[in-house]
Amino acid sequence: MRRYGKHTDEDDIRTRPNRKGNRPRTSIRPKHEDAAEGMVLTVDRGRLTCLVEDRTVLAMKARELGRKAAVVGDRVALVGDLSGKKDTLARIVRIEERSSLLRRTADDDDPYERVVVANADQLAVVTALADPEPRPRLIDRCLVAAYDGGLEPLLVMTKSDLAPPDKLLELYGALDIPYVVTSRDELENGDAADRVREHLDGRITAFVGHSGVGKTTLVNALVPEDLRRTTGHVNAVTGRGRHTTTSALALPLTVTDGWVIDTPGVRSFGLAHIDPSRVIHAFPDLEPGTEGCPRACSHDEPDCALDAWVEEGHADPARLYSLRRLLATRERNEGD
Ligand SMILES: Nc1nc2c(ncn2[C@@H]2O[C@H](COP(=O)(O)OP(=O)(O)O)[C@@H](O)[C@H]2O)c(=O)[nH]1
Ligand SMILES: [Mg+2]
Ligand SMILES: [Zn+2]
Repeated sequence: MRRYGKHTDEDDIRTRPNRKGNRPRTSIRPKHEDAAEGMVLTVDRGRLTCLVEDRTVLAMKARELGRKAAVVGDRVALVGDLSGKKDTLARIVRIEERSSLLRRTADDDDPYERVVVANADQLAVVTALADPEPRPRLIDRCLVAAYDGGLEPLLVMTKSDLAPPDKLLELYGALDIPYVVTSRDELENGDAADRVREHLDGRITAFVGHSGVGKTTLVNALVPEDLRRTTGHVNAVTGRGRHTTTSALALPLTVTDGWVIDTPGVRSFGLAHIDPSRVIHAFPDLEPGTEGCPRACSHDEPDCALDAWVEEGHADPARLYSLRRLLATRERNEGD
């Protein structure tokens, strides 16, 4: 919850002159000054479970929010019954500005955007090394969504007891993404959680990946059961036998002050909404080389200035190859 300030700080700097100006305070201050702050932990058919102080409060969107949807990770302002008691329902009257936004389009032909998670700092792209087989194109698409949405990627390769990680490590080497490899044994003796946890300290991390890759298993290993219970969703997470995650769910990491967000499996990761310039931004070594590009360059066309930039030795050709591979994933909607 301490991250409420992160981007608000910058915003304060920008908006402060207005606030000091002679406009009446009430016209620039949002309504509901007495509203409580909360964080959306999970969403289920229009009902949002929010963390308010140390309790979970069930809420729905107030009509005044219109079509704007609150999503998991959103910081919201709530009014009404905030007791969190059974059969009470609070109202969300405001969605605070987001520091990041992980979005996917349901399908590239369908421009309707589905926001997956707000305010995450990091996107853990989880892939099994076998069962199910790795799908590099899906990984690439998740990475593009991370770069576009302002999240730092982390690669988590599970099930190394079934297959080695060498091929994937080679494929992603040039992208310089931090990664963790885990196995069944390491899940059982706690090493897997320890190693992943090193990347989670003080940050909000969303876990995405194809169904069956081990996201929920990992999240459960990371978050002790009593903490999962405080969010009121222990059954959704640890239901007997195989369970299917149906909504994203934020869970706290107490010791490290971070959060992990489990998400339902994705078969594809539609990218119709992606802006290539935001993806380039994640390649600071290549970005200056785009200055000589034609307007609205796709960075994969004959006039693209990046080829010369790399030939002149300013950047590693493998980096340009990886960037183009990522940008190309926008063109076809394939999960693998
Ligand atoms: N062999 C092996 N199986 C794993 C590992 N991690 C998870 N699994 C199994 O993979 C299956 C799917 O896991 P789950 O966490 O539900 O995947 P999710 O759909 O990504 O949430 C379960 O049967 C897990 O026990 C691993 O490291 N090795
Ligand atoms: Mg799951
Ligand atoms: Zn270009």
